[in-house]
Amino acid sequence: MRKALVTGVTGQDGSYLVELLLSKGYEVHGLIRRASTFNTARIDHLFQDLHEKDVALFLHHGDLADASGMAELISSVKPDEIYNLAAQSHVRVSYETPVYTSDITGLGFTRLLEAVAKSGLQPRVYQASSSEMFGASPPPQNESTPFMPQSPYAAAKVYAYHMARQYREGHGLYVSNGILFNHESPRRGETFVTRKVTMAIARIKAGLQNELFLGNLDSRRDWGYAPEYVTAMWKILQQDQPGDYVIGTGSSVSVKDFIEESFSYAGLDPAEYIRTDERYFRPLEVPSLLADASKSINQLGWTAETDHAHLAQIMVDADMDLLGVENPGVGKEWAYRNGEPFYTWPGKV
Ligand code: NAP
Ligand code: G4F
Repeated sequence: MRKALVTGVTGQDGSYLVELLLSKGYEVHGLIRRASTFNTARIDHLFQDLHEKDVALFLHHGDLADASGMAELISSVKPDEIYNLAAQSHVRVSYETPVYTSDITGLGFTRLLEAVAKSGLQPRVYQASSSEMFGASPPPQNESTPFMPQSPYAAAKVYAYHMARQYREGHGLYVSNGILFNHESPRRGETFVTRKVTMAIARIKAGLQNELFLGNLDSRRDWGYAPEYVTAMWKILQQDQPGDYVIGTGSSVSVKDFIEESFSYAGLDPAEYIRTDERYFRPLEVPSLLADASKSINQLGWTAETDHAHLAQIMVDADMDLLGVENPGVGKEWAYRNGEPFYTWPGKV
């Protein structure tokens, strides 16, 4: 049985990745932060009582700030694969917390790499790099596009990207970067723009909200569906040689377009509800992200299946379901294949 260690296991991607790894027969170890409130909502459906037989999911308290804790965990678990998904992942928040974001999103990965290097083990390591690293570089972006980071978050990810490359080339570790473009789902954090929009639609339908305050609607993003992206992460670590891979759909739309697609699917006119609030604008913006994922398509055999319009439907339907609002239900066709769940997601966030 192969063993995987996943940091960021309570996040959107962590939850889908654990489902995928368990379905492939892995023993999965997840790093979770101690919090005064429960932070495991996205993985509660995967929880296994340790007193039962054949337990395959183990959770360990820890933090990317804690170098000795990481070293101890890696030495005791002895994973075959490590997926570093933990991060302060919100771009807007990173302008307010630049030092913390650099520490966790950037230096946190170096702590992990050092722990691996000192352990004498040879796990394969995946780093969750980001299309935000391309920043102001014009689209389309691929593995050769220069990084022009526009935020503390993106700068921290560029630092971590280069540390991955250095430990790969200098220390001979198997370390790969997945440079993932935006990917969303019903489990997306509620302050990212897509989820903010789809939750607002459900709340408007339920009579709980009649305005939605947003920032810049002109930026363009290459939005894909998160469950498909964790498959790419896994495929990246199954390659004979480590490397860097761009993952995205190859199609982009503006925030305004995504709003229109989502509202019209729900039979609403966005002009009646959308308002502007200065606080949601950023000191610097990333104007346009569009993946050229040719390398991944050719080498990994990975392609995105769900486009932004279908993604909007999936997310609107899920948020309406959560509030018990009657909805068109068409999006469910894209969340489920031939009547079967796409993954083992039970429909709650
Ligand atoms: P997410 O939902 O924000 O999840 C982040 C995870 O990191 C959570 O489990 C969080 O724990 C954990 N975390 C935060 N600070 C930590 C710390 N100090 N120590 C240990 N764990 C910590 O992010 P996501 O969307 O799943 O993204 C996963 C990774 O991919 C992130 O590194 C992100 O930057 C990167 N990425 C995401 C996208 C995207 O579009 N989603 C695109 C490119 C790259 P809590 O639950 O306790 O907060
Ligand atoms: O949803 P967002 O916050 O995502 P952003 O900044 O693109 O970052 C996400 O994707 C990255 C991959 O490229 C990840 F690395 C990162 O961890 C994160 O998952 O914002 C998308 C766009 C931005 O241009 C933003 O200015 O939407 C614009 N926007 C407009 N109004 C807003 C809002 N974003 C948020 N979060 N909230 C608003 O009210």
